[in-house]
Amino acid sequence: MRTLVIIPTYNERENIGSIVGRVRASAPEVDVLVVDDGSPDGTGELADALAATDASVHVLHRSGKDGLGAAYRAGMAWGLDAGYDAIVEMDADGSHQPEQLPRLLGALRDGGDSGADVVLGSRWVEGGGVVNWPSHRRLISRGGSAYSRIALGLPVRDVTGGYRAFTAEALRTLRFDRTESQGYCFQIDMTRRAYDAGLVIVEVPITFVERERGASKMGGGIVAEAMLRVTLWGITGLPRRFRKRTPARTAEPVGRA
Ligand SMILES: Nc1nc2c(ncn2[C@@H]2O[C@H](COP(=O)(O)OP(=O)(O)OP(=O)(O)O)[C@@H](O)[C@H]2O)c(=O)[nH]1
Ligand SMILES: [Mg+2]
Repeated sequence: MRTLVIIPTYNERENIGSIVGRVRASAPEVDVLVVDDGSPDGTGELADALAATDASVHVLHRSGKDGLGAAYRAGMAWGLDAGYDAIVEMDADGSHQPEQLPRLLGALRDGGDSGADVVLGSRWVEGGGVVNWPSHRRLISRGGSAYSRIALGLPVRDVTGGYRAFTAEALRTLRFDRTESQGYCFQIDMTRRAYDAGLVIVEVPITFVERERGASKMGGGIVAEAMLRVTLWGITGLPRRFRKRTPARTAEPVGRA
């Protein structure tokens, strides 16, 4: 299976070298695409330097900061065009440990009949968790997942996570290109679309580690966008809730890889 890990970056110069190196070490067979939004700190140039010495590393330069959702839409379109069979989402800041990537990929459908179409790295299933998060971040994340789960009727514990793997077919089926969200609401939209499309979704436990270097791009605007969109989707999607949908599955806690 040809796999591409997409890493969106904005001002991650302190993290980009380490994260790409860890992905290459943990899963040498996968390729990496850095999607940089013209980071003023030179992250894009650093990524170019990595790509110059490693044919498995690619860089997509975008002109300015346009949000996580837009970066993923561009990266996914690039990956599908290039013919990859599986596409992974991963943050650059080390929160999503590349060492857990084989576990995610192990749960993904591998051309055969078994496995998932969509694998969600999940902090909120047994065996998952967060390290070094202040209680307010924990509250926002759990609250956001709970609200989305209830408003959208999703049987998924970690609706907002950003460490995920999709088969190429699943990305096409759920119409990732029709998402409009800017911030992490993109992740909620992807979950909802996967579920509504009847795809097999599996949550695999991950340990999310708070970033140690660089600044967070999370802000009130991103949370507000999610609240607004989820509420709207919840209201407009109510009629569909009465239709039968494929139940999501939860993986065993450890060692699916
Ligand atoms: N290309 C691109 N990447 C972005 C943008 N906003 C955030 N990112 C990247 O998306 C990933 C997640 O962003 P973070 O700032 O870590 O957001 P977060 O993980 O929700 O917040 P923290 O837990 O505080 O780190 C990181 O790799 C960022 O560099 C953007 O507008 N464009
Ligand atoms: Mg982060």
